[in-house]
Amino acid sequence: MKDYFIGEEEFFPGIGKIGYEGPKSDNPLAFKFYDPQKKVGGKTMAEHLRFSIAYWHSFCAKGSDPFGNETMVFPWSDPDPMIAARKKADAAFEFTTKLGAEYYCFHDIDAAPDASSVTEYERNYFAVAEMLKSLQNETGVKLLWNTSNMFSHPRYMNGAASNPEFSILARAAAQVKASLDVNVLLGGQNYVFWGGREGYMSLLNTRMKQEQDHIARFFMLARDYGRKIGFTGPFLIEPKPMEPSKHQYDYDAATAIGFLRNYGLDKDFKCNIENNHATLAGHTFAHDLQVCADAGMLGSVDANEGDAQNGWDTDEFPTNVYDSVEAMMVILKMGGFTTGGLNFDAKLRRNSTDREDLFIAHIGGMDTFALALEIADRIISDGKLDTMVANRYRSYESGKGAEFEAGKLTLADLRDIAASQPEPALVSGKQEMIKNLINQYIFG
Ligand code: XLS
Ligand code: NI
Ligand code: NI
Repeated sequence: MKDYFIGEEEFFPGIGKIGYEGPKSDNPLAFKFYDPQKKVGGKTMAEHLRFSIAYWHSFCAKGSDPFGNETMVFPWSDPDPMIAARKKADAAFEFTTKLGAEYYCFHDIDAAPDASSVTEYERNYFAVAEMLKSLQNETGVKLLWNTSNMFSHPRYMNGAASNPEFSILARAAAQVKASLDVNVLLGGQNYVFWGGREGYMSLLNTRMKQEQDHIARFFMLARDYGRKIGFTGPFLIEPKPMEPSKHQYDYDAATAIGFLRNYGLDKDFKCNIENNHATLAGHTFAHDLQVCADAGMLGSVDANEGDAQNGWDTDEFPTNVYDSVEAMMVILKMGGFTTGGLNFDAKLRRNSTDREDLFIAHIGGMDTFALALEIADRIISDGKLDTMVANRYRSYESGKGAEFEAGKLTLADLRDIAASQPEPALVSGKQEMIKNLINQYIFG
């Protein structure tokens, strides 16, 4: 047991290293499908999936909601904020190591005590970063990304980089600078911006263009500073349409990519796509992933799922195999993750109050993506689906279709082609057949 428990206190007693026991196991604390060393298409499951644990949901949020108080009791709480930070870090690394996830993610103030003085904030943050660094060295767990929380504190009620008040933009910059310093210290693979307050509550008091210009300038400064101190990974924007703002500027993947290209940031920035944000924007998870993959800008994924009946970001652990298969098909076809991974930006329901529930929830998410990986790999390597899709576009492979794609035809040429042919025949999209085929791969 001691192998997996880091600090002075064991926070998840009675739970050891989670092992793979296969689909017939009835042990809730074992993987049924995630077998880290199993090879799928040339890489191990662990190499493909790069699972990450979100500090904020797992070790900070205690189950309060707008109508109810906290339901969870964390043994790593402490009245002294620095001791609390130390215990929380020990709990996080104990959990991550026992679970066998390789990465973690955090916001500055998840990990370290906040302070209104910038110097005190930095002092706290850098001290905690040193603790995290030694825990990383001890356990081998790595930092997928960190970010700055520029949405919880009241000063950010009108935005961070989009704030109409310059002094607040500068305060936000101090947090980003510190998080980049910490990122480099910890060897972070990516740096994330989620702009929960970078939008507006009412257009009537908002200058949208000026605010977006400011966000872009802010991103440029962050990029320049990051590159100067040796951060080589991608900066990631995490799109979301709304909540807590009425309207968030990086509404969805297409909007975020348009923004980045508009301001010339697309070489250094990519996207971090969250399932529940895509669905809030009226898209599927796969849609936003595909938009990014097509642009060469899919950096990483916040793996969670929403509730089909509720409109908001419920951040549930992913268990929907079908959606995850579609997601893994996009990820595999783009060649897999490079710096990114699957970060469980997901939280327990507030009535899941047993200590083991955090393990059970993550096991379910990891098993879901392991299943999805194997199924997606089978669909792709079998080639039947690809052939059906390729057939739909066959008319562009030769003849006039190929000339059109090569830019050799004018609008008038197209008119003459149309005039010389009979009414084109109807070609079925075969959607139902394709869905039946997917079910064969999933259940067959
Ligand atoms: C909130 C976001 C947030 C980011 C990190 O909806 O998902 O958790 O991932 O700031
Ligand atoms: Ni997220
Ligand atoms: Ni979210």
